[in-house]
Amino acid sequence: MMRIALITGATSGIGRATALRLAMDEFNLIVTGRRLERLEELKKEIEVKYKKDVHILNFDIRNLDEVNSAIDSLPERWRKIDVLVNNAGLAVGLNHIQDGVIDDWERMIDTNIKGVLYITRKVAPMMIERGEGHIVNIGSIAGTQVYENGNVYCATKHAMHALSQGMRQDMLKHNIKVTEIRPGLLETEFSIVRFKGDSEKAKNTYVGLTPLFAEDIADAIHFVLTRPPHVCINDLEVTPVAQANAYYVNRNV
Ligand code: NDP
Ligand code: 8X3
Repeated sequence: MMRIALITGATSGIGRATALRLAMDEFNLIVTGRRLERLEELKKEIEVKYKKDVHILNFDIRNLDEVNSAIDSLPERWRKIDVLVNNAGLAVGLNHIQDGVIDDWERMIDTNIKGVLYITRKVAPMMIERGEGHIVNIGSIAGTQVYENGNVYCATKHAMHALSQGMRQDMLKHNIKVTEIRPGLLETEFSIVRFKGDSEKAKNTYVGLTPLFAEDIADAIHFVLTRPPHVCINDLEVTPVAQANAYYVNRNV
């Protein structure tokens, strides 16, 4: 049966790869993000290649009014959202706490915590009304571990870890599954954003190892979404083979 998945942050990385992966299966897609051109390209690609329907919602997830009016604007046939993938997120800066840039902190907290809350608050009641749904939260290994300079980003992903557990309990009576996926080192635009456009620094993050790619997490998301109705994968930590945890990475350099 055809389902509708809403993916936040589908202009790049994990979100984009997930839209493409789900489009290969029985999913129509609501794709969101700030870069409209990229959403339009993705829509065209999915419609031509996979013959699935795509609806674009172009908004900044940090803005509560924009989130609410985007969801309110959905035409009737798009309102039966079966799956919400809370993926939009970012790390900005990598400093000791005493050198932290307040604007960086606010961008991370507003996107990774408040943005997730804004959209979940809007979509979860729609799922509850229909008595089914699945929320997939993209956390991070930084959601259970903290590394030097990671302070605020790690705090936002710890919040995602706590929220995932909270949502799972709150949604239990409503037949709504909640899965948290926590990737490790993964090469997308993530490090370019973290290092504010310095692609040399971004590249160094992955030197001497094969990182995860967005498609690997898209596969994991597809897997959790295609289990039988009585099965919920609660928690999934995924790293490259060369990474044991946030602190121990095997680099060939
Ligand atoms: P990318 O930078 O490639 O993608 C991030 C996505 O988030 C983009 O589509 C971007 O869209 C969207 N986004 C960011 N800010 C906003 C905003 N204010 N409003 C709406 N959308 C926004 O990174 P990834 O794909 O790697 O990151 C996706 C998720 O995975 C994040 O939550 C990240 O924390 C998590 N993660 C990433 C890891 C990694 O190493 N790459 C590892 C573990 C977790 P746009 O800019 O167009 O708005
Ligand atoms: C992104 C992975 O290791 O930079 O969440 O925290 S890491």
